[in-house]
Amino acid sequence: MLRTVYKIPNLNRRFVQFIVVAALFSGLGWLYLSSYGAPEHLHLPHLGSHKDPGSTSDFNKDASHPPGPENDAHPIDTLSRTAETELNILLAKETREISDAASAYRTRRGRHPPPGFDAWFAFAHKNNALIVEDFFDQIYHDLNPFWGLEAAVIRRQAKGFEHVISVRKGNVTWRSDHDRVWMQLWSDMVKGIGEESLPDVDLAINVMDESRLVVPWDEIDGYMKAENASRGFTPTSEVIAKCTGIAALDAEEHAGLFDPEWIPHGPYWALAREGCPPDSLARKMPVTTDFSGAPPLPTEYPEHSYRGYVRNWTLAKSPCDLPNLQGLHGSFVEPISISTSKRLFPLFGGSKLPMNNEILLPAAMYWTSDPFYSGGESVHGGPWAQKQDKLIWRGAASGGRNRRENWTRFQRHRFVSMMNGTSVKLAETSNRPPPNFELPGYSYYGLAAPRNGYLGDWVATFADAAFVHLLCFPDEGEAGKCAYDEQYFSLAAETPMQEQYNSKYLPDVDGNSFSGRYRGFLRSTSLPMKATVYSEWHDARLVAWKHFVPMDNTFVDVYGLMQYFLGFGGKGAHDDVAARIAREGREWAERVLRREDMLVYVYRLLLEYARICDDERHRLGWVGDLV
Ligand SMILES: *[C@@H]1O[C@H](CO)[C@@H](O)[C@H](O)[C@H]1NC(C)=O
Ligand SMILES: *[C@@H]1O[C@H](CO)[C@@H](O)[C@H](O)[C@H]1NC(C)=O
Ligand SMILES: *[C@@H]1O[C@H](CO)[C@@H](O)[C@H](O)[C@H]1NC(C)=O
Ligand SMILES: *[C@@H]1O[C@H](CO)[C@@H](O)[C@H](O)[C@H]1NC(C)=O
Ligand SMILES: *[C@H]1O[C@H](CO)[C@@H](O)[C@H](O)[C@H]1NC(C)=O
Repeated sequence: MLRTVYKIPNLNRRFVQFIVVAALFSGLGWLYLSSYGAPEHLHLPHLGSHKDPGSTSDFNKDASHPPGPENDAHPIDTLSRTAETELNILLAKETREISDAASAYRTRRGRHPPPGFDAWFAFAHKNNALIVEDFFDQIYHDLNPFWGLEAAVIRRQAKGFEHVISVRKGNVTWRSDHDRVWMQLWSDMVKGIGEESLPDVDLAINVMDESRLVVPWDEIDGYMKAENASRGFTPTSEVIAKCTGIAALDAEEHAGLFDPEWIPHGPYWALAREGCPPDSLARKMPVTTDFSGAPPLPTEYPEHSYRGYVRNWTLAKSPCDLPNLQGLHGSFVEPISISTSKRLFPLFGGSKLPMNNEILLPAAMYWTSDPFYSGGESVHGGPWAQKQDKLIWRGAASGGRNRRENWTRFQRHRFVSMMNGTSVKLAETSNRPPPNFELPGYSYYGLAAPRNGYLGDWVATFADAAFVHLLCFPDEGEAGKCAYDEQYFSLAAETPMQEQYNSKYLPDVDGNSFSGRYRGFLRSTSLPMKATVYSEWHDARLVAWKHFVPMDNTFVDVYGLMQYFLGFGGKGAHDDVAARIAREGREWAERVLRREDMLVYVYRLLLEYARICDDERHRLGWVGDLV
C-alpha cells in the first residue's frame, strides 16, 4: 500500500489516502473541524476544481463510531490529563527520610542499597534534590546486565580501555589519546560531587557521538536472568559496608589495553537490531537496502498513537518496535562513523539507542556552560505573552552522513522540508511528490489547511526552520554548496538560543545522536517539542505532555500539533495549553534537571557501579536503617 501510493499522481494519491483514512477513522476529527472556514488572513486561489472529499456529509454520520465521552475531547487534552496523573503518581513517591528512601530502594531493586547510601542521601538532601526512587531507573536498566559478568572481568575491561576517567581516594583523573572536551567535562562532573566518600572506580568513556555497544539480545537476557537470581536481602549481620577497592588491580603488572573487537562498518541497522528481542518487529522485518526516494511514512495515524499523537513515549522512540525507523533516521541510514562492539563491557556515554548497552551519564554537553548548548546559565527567555506565535529550528544537516543516494531519509532534512511553507506549497500545487516527505491526506488529523489547499501557506505563517550548514558528502567545501540538495534548502544564519526563545515553539530533533540543546530548551520559557530515538539519563523524570510535547519520529503529527496550539483561521487555538506545558516543563527542569541533580544521579551511579565491580558485591550494602 505504502509503495503504490507514491506512484499515483498527487490528487489521486490524496484521494486514495482519503479512502484509507476515511475507512479507518470516523468523521469525529472532522466534526471538530467542520466549524473552521478558510483562514481569513489568506486570500488565495482555491486549488484545482476537484471536489473536497471532506465535504461529503455522510462522513459525519458513521453510526458505528458514536462520539463517546473520550472522543469529545481533543486527543491532546486527554493525553495531558493522563500525564497529570502520571506525574502525581511519581510525586507521591517522594522520600524525605533516609529510612523511607532505603525502603523504597529495597522494594524497587530487590536488594539492600549500596555502601555509601547514607552519604549519598545526605548529599542529595543537602542539595535540595527531589528524591523519587523511580528517577534512578535508568541506572538499573544500564547496570543490571553486569551482574552477569564476573566483577574482576569488569574491573580489568574498564581499566584497560583507551579512554578512562579514574577515581582514587576522591582524586579524579582522566586518560585519553589526546585532549578531549568531553573527557574534561565528565571528569569535572565527577569532581563536582566533591565527596571523599566517592568509591575508587574506572569509567571507560565513549568519546564518539554515536552509541557503540550492541550485545546480542539473548546474551543480555541471560545476564538479566543472572541479575534477577542474584537479588535478595543478605542478613544484616553478614552485610559488608565497605568496598574492597581496586588497589590490587592497580598493583598488577600493566595488563595492556582491553580490546572490544570493534566492528568498523555497517549497515548499522543490521547490527543494531541484534539488540532487539527475537520476536520484535525489528528482528522480523527485512533489512532495507534501498534508501532512494521519500521515506515510508504512514498513511494512517502512527502505530501505537492515540488518535495520531504520541501515547507512550517509550514506545514512540523504540526502533525495536518500529522497524520503519531504519529508513527514517540517519542513525540507521548512514551514521558518520560506525565502531560497534558486541561485547558487554562497562562503557559510559551520554546517550544511546534503546538497543544499546552503554551506561548513561548526563551528557557532557549538559554540563558545559557554553551558551551554544546551554542557552546561557541565567536568562532563559522572556514571558510567554511577549513571544511570537512561531516555531523556530536552526541546526546543521547532521544526523549521519547524508549523500545523494540517501539524504531524503534523514530526519532533520525531513523536518526542515515539512516546516518549509514553500516546499509544502510546491507539493500541493505541482504533480511532483516532495523528495523527502509525504503530504498529509485531507482527513488526516482533521487538518483544516490542506482541506482548503492552504497547508503550505498556513505553514509559512508560523514556521521558520532552516539549516545553517548542509554538511553534504562528499564535502563541497562551502556550507551551502551541495549539488544534490541545495535546490531544496537555503541556509540561514546561526541563531543564538536566547534569540530562539523569542518564539513560542522549539522543536528538537536528533542530530548524529541525541540533541545537546534539549536541557536548554526545557529550562527556557518556550515550549520544547521533542522527537528522538535516543535514551538519556533524565528519561524517568520527564513526563511527556506535562513537561514537553512529544512528536512522532515521522513528524506526521506536527501539523496537527501546530493546529491544536495555534488554531486555524483565528479559531480553536490552545495557546493556554502550550503556555502551561512550557511553564511546567521549565519549573520541573529547575527542580529535577539542575546541575545538582546530575551530580546526585552520577553519585548514585558510581556507588552502584563500584559495588558491581567488587568481588564481594553479593554481601556489600548499606543497612544502617535496619541495625
Ligand atoms: C591526584 O592525581 C594526580 C595525577 O595522578 C596526582 O598528581 C595528585 O597528586 C593526586 N592527588 C591526590 C590528592 O592524590
Ligand atoms: C525473577 O526471579 C523471581 C524469583 O526469584 C521470579 O519469580 C521472576 O519471574 C524472575 N523474573 C524474571 C524477569 O526472570
Ligand atoms: C509503553 O511501552 C513500553 C515499551 O513497549 C511498555 O513496556 C510499557 O508498558 C508501555 N507503557 C504503558 C503505560 O502502556
Ligand atoms: C524551502 O523550499 C524551497 C523549495 O524547495 C527552497 O527553494 C528553499 O530554499 C527552502 N527554504 C529553506 C529555508 O530551506
Ligand atoms: C546510504 O547510501 C550510501 C550510498 O549509496 C551507501 O553507501 C550507504 O550504505 C547507505 N546506507 C545504508 C545503510 O545502506
